[in-house]
Parts: sequence; structure tokens; C-alpha cells
Amino acid sequence: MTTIFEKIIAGEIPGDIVYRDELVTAFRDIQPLAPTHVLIVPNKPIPTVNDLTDADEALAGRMLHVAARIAAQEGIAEDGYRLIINCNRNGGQEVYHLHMHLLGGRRMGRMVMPPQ
Ligand code: DGP
Repeated sequence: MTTIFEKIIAGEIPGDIVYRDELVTAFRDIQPLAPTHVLIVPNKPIPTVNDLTDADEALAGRMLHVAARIAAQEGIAEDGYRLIINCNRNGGQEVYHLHMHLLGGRRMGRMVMPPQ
């Protein structure tokens, strides 16, 4: 099933794209949780981090490297930021196209909520 992220990558629906190369695209989250909230996504549709294969190691590394480059572009590298990949239900994943959240521009607080 095609996700909303595939449509943004293909240019079929608008996205505030901040970076693109042959492996990944990065665009601003539509519901930002911090002054900087960018999603770094593979150009090809990989549903979750569980679905990465040996052949995707360069892609996975690129996602991390691009996140750091965007953090520098956004001026948040020195103060710091948080990178998050949610996986499946317990991870809170909502869109089943692998993506890394880059969050910064404010103190991010505790890493996870304590059990409710
Ligand atoms: P996750 O819970 O990790 O699957 O995060 C999905 C994120 O995707 C969530 O922060 C909101 C964002 N999102 C959902 N729909 C759209 C959209 O149409 N455009 C953009 N830019 N972001 C979206």
C-alpha cells in the first residue's frame, strides 16, 4: 500500500523538502514537536527498520549522516538534538515507510515517558 511519504517523495503531494539525494529525502514534519522537526526517509519504500537488509547498510548509514548534516544546516548541532526511529505498534509508528525523526531547537526532556 502506498504511504503518504511515497507521495511526498514522488512530488505527488506537497512536502517542505529540505534535502534530497539518490538514497534519501528529508522534509519537515507536518505536526512539528520541536522548532526543528525533520523526517529523513529512504526514497524506496521500506516499511519498518525490521525490513532493512544487508543491501541497505549504505542507506541506513546515509540516513544518520544526512540527519547530522541537516542539524548543522538548521544551526542545532552544537546545542544538540534527538534522533528517533519508531518501529511498529509498541514503538508508536504511524506511517509504515521507514523514517528517522530529527528533533531539536529546544530541550527534549526525558528520553521516553515512564510506564503509565
Ligand atoms: P511516526 O509516529 O514515527 O510514524 O511518525 C509519523 C510522522 O509523520 C508524524 O510525526 C507526523 C508525520 N506526518 C504524517 N503525515 C504527514 C504528511 O502528510 N506530511 C508530513 N510532512 N508529515 C506527516
